[in-house]
Amino acid sequence: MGVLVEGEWKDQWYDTKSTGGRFVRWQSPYRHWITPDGSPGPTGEGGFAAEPGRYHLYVSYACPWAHRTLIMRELKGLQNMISLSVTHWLMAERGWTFDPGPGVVSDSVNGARALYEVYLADNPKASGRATTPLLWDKKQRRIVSNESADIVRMFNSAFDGVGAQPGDFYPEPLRADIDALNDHIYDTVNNGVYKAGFASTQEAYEEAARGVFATLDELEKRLDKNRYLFGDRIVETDWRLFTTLVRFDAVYHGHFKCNLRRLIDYPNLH
Ligand SMILES: N[C@@H](CCC(=O)N[C@@H](CS)C(=O)NCC(=O)O)C(=O)O
Repeated sequence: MGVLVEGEWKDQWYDTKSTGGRFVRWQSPYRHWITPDGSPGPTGEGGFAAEPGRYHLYVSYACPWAHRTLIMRELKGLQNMISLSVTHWLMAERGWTFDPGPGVVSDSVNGARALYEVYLADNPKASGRATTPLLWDKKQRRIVSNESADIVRMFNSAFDGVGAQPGDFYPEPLRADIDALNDHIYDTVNNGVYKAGFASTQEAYEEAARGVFATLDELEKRLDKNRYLFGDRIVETDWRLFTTLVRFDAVYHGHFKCNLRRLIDYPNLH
């Protein structure tokens, strides 16, 4: 685990001292959008038009945020339009690497041996965390985005005019409700498990762990009568929840100490 400081890689763990033991997630600084015609999206600059073969996605299979983008790439049939690199499962002193290992797909675009080198290919003086997922523009040789929520949305619709499979996981009439439930699930479940796992005081840990289970209890009830969170239609919120739930008993219950209950104890969520 490490961080880039003005182009130099420094091996260091998250500092939670300044935040009362609380883990505060680094906000993604790369927030451009691929759009059908290259016009600017909700944030960042324009110039990223949807073209098959132009973009490359970097993921780690361990990462629930990257997992969302992989799912949307599959659901929308973008596998042949958006190429892929997969890091080694272990994140150690050099962060995510492309060292040989099971499932690793090396970097055919930038030839990076560690993911932070891709951040440096965008800007040799880059500062910040070298996180996955990371979406790269081969044409302009720069980063489009490293925010999974945005990447999921781009994949959902930007490529519809150039051969993506049909399917809309962010339907217009539900958008406000989807946004609100996404925020709640992000804060208390997707990021909630990290806040519990990385807390360095008892108080911060308890606050986060209890929040995780309060929301799981709520969602369990919500799914009493519905197959999916918004009825019988699956939307991005279900997939965003899924990537945390699928890791819950294997990872978060033990490793992140979210252990009041297991996922298997929730019949509807399980
Ligand atoms: N907000 C980002 C978070 C991504 C993220 O934190 N990824 C983790 C892996 S699960 C990572 O790469 N961490 C490396 C680090 O923080 O140095 C997103 O949703 O895309």
